[in-house]
Amino acid sequence: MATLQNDTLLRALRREPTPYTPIWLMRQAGRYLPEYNAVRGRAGSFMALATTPSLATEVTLQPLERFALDAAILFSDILTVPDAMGLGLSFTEGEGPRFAVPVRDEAAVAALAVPDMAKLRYVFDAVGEIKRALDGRVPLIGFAGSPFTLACYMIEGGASDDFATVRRMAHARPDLLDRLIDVVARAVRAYVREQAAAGADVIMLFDTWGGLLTAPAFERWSLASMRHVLDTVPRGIPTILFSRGAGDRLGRLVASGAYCVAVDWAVDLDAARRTHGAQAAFQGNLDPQVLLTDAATVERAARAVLASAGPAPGHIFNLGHGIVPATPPELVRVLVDTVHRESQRREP
Ligand code: 1CP
Repeated sequence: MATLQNDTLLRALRREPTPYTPIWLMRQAGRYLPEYNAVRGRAGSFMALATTPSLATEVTLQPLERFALDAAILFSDILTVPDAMGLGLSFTEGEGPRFAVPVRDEAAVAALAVPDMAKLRYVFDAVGEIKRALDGRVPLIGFAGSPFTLACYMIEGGASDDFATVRRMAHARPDLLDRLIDVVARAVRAYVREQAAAGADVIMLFDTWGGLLTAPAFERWSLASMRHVLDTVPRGIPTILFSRGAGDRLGRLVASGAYCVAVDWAVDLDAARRTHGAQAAFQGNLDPQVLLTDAATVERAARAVLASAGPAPGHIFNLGHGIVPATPPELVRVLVDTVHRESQRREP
């Protein structure tokens, strides 16, 4: 494997000095890019795209052809793991993900098992093919959903604003949720190990819904299972934890041992870095809505995030959540170029 030409992301994750602040964007490959929509149209569906390694490779590289991003992220989805567990995943236009078989009772939980990783071969093949196509330009981020966030979609059977069924189960049937999270965590452990073996340079866990939980429930179901997954990532592969809405739990996320904690836009990055910056890198945290304004606003907001992060090493620029489909690609270019230019100026 070629050595990396641009390793600023890996250095920043290890809190080593970099010539500028590296930047990549959550959902950087996706519907805001016309070339993505064209490939998705040809593939016929999101799952057809994600399960065909050559197409997954093509769309992973699309944002890198346009912008000077410092990382690629595997084009896939967190829900591939429950799909491989037999839940029957589909994505309907405008409605998001759906599972044919939601997991809501004793019998459904008892029927779950860690899937044969051969069912997810398409993901590991995509990792290998993307690494070859990148040819050492930038590192590749592999990822998985946190066991709790996957359990949310499995129990609810699809997307939700409040995951009410999950929260009721947490209160009324904690034993059932324990068992569900346990099997999902074992599946996610195997999954991230295989991604690392296939060549992923970084592993990121998305805990999109951990912020819905009470503090003790967060510890029991979100954080404990993420620590269990992190334990299995080979030493030397940097890890990023994104837990949305967990701004008041940063100390516990940092103590998980992840190299980096990714934060949403509600978090005070300055305070986070002052308090925890010696223990972990931080990633974030521009409000994705900034990219639906204008160039001057994007530049100003990017400078504000850089200022709040401070000049010391250990900051990776990103959005506080995924890029919005209506984002004009031209403003993404303004953002990436502003972050590179302004952070160069700020380094001592
Ligand atoms: O119609 C389409 O083309 C599908 C839109 C889409 C895309 C582009 C989905 C469906 N997934 C993805 C790719 C994806 N998902 C990536 C690719 C890499 C990248 O460029 O960043 C990643 C990392 C994810 C992760 C993901 N999927 C998360 C965690 C991050 C987050 O956004 O909070 C979650 C919660 C999902 C579930 C999911 N998959 C797709 C949608 C629309 C959703 C959200 C459903 C909901 O509203 O709850």
